[in-house]
Amino acid sequence: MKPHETLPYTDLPEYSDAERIARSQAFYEAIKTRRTCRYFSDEAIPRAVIENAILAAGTAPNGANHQPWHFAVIQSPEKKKALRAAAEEEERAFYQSKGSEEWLEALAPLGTDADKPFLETAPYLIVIFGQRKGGMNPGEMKQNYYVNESVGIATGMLITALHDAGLATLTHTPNPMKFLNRLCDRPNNEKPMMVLVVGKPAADATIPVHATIKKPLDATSSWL
Ligand code: IYR
Repeated sequence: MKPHETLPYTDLPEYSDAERIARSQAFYEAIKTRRTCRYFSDEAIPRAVIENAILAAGTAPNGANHQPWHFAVIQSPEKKKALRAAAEEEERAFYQSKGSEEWLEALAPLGTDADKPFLETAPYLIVIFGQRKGGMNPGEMKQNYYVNESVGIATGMLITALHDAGLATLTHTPNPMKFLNRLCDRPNNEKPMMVLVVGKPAADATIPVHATIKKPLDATSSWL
């Protein structure tokens, strides 16, 4: 191995096997209550919660530790309105003609359509960008690596952190998304990957039964 600066890795707590089993089970019980939410309350959420969740997401494993992500947090009503208008325009084209019959059929049990009022109701819309170039330090323009993988993992951790704080999320993927660069004032070498809608569920929020059916372990894993 090439010489490089190191630190001892001593941060992980020592658990017994029984503790590990209990903790992994408890985590599963907690995370399985996560639901994708399409009905949000307009109740305000402290900015510190979002900041901490973004810091948690920023600990994700990623290519060469370049941390190739940017989280644009939209809170202004004007920006939300503009995002909603642009997203709904794309969605109308998708639901009316662009989406294949097979795709629309796959979405039918979720009950989604082109109307996205939650984009204005929810307190925060986090627009997640992947940075094709950047490196570790401000102002650098180095090549980044595994951007999709890195941003995907970070987004999963962001969702998990927000769920742990008792917040609901919706991963929204308007298609195409290029309008998000201008809306969020981000450079063209950044690729908008997702809009994460964040807030409390509305009092009368519902979830589609279809989304609650999860594949069993023997369908999603094999042991060799
Ligand atoms: N982007 C659209 C369509 C959509 C696509 C998939 I795949 C979903 O799991 C859900 C929705 C929309 O937001 O309605």
